[in-house]
Amino acid sequence: MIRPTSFVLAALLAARGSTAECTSPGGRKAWHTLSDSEKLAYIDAELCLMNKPATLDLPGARTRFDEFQAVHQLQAYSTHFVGAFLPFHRALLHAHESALRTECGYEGYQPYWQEQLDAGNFQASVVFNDTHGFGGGGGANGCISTGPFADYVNSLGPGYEVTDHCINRQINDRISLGSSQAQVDNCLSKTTWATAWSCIEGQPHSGGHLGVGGQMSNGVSSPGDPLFYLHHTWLDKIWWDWQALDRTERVSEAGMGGANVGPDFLPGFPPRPSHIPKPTGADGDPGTETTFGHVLNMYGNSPNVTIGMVMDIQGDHLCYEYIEP
Ligand SMILES: [Cu+2]
Repeated sequence: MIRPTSFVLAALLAARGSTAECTSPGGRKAWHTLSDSEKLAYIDAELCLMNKPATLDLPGARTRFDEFQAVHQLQAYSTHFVGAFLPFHRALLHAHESALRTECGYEGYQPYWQEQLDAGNFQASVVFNDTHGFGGGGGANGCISTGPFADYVNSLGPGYEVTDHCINRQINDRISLGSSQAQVDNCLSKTTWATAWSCIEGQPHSGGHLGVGGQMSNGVSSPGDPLFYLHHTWLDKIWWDWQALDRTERVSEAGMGGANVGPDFLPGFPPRPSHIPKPTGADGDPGTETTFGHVLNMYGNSPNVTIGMVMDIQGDHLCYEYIEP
């Protein structure tokens, strides 16, 4: 629980926007531009999270890697189809990147998957390389059987279930067309937060999730596939590219809004089981609109932050940049 004084402080910090404090932003690069040794460093750090025991009491999570998935699973219904969709995922990605660096000795930054290069032909993407990537598509049973993550036993998912299973994929080239440059450009052309956010959450978001398929296509448990982080970092870049077109305006309150409580049943999502409480809005919003004060609940996996704190990627809280491929 964040005390009201922290809200005020966070709001003041957020209102100041970017400051001189972010002098050397971490460079987030496209996966296909990394050297082989940079790719292996990232994969090794992810394997390190997968080998570290869980430190929180989140249901079903056995490893540090699982805990990030659990944070997403527990509140899927309050972080999708709401104003907090992009801010929540930005905060989760930052927490993941920070854990790789502070807990696993990773010296790089969170890479992204430049999906438009592979749209319509995901099968051939370098991200599925077995030795310098995330392994291939699923075999007959859907389980990935090659690459560094083939042996990982997911304990969370599918959906809200807590069951041991493999990481699975079912790559679909036709559906992956949703990640095309045309879809990205369409979202970048939107002139308001509401239309830009719903555009990004619609097509480029779905193109990557459903084009990879399997665990990635599950709106609740998708962070069980480590590719999730590269997909969502690409979406975060699209959001930032949109914000940067009119930065002062789009990192301000004018760049936020939308409902803070989603529909009872999310399209394409597994139904919310009774032990997951119905979202009732968030701490920090005075009403039903998503505001800067909206607290993003990270369940102890990382410090809670307000949306205002993550609006600018080069502000007081975040300090990174996107390197164009
Ligand atoms: Cu999500």
